[in-house]
Amino acid sequence: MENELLMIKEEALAKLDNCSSLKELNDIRILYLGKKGPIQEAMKSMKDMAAEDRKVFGQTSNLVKQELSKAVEDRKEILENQAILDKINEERIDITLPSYKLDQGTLHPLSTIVAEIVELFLGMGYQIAEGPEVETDYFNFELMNLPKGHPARDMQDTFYIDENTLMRTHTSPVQAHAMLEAQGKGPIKVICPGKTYRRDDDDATHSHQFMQCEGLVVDKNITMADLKGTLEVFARKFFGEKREVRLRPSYFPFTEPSVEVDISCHNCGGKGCSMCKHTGWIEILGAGMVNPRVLEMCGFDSEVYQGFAFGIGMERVAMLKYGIDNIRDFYNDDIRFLNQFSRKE
Ligand code: FA5
Repeated sequence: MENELLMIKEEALAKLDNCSSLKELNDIRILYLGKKGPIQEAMKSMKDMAAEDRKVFGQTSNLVKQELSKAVEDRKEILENQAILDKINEERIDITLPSYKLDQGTLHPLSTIVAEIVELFLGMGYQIAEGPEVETDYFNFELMNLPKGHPARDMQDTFYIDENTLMRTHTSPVQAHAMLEAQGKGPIKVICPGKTYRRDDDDATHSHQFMQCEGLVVDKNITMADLKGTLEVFARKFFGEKREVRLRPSYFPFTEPSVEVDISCHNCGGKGCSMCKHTGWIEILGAGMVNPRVLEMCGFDSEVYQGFAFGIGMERVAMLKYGIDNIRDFYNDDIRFLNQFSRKE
């Protein structure tokens, strides 16, 4: 009987040695050490043994049981450690593999232009001013010397919200906000990039919503030469060192005198090409000396202070700079268009 027990032990130990999974180990444990296992069965037969034999057999079967239980535990530890190692190996990251290409977003070309212009003027000592896109008639028109019924209001067809509230048609009302905030004391040196809205029919060069960047300088002894010099710096930094600036007489009610500003065509260098309609010049913005009436309405003594202002059409300069021939490309969210401006790094 005892021999049988020892043979069962050897058989179980051999199976434990060969077992390779925790599930298999559990099956072996139940098979040999479970309630219906051979050791338990053998122990049941002890009751028929002589007292002396029972003692010896009892000790032997307990030893076998303990030995097998320990062997099961030892094997379990080995298998568990192995399982952890297998998992680590399985999840090992091969850092030598090439990585997946991540699609990266990119700045919208208009945002790039805004950032470039802002940086350029900040470098010249300007600050950024902001104003509301939903504006009052008073700020958008009246303080800009465009009283109700003024014919020049027709130049800026307007989205009205109610009789006195509208979507601003230009960034010029920010001039009035800046001047009123300054309470009649100069100097003021601000730019205001922002969205503007007009009831224009959308076509290749017009959009009902577009961006402008207003510039305003108010101080003592400001002249047209300061305006021209500033615009020359802008044109050369933005379009290239060889650009010439030309001022043509124009009319804006809020500036006097007023000018349209052309730059020599950066495509042909001024010789004439399709981009400049064979004139050698390209119009980029409107500007002028702040009308004394505007200075006075906005709290400045026009005998003491002068100012100049300009309004850049952002899409138009972006179109010139990047050779884009349709303003709608900025707003159509066509990924093929936008990808052309993606970072190259
Ligand atoms: C103005 O809006 C004046 N406030 C600019 C100004 C400021 C003049 C300060 C003097 C002093 P204008 O209506 O010309 O001016 O518009 C300025 C620029 O905005 C234009 O040169 C053009 O580049 C752009 N622009 C005008 N309308 C549209 C439109 N519908 N779509 C796209 N760009 C436009």
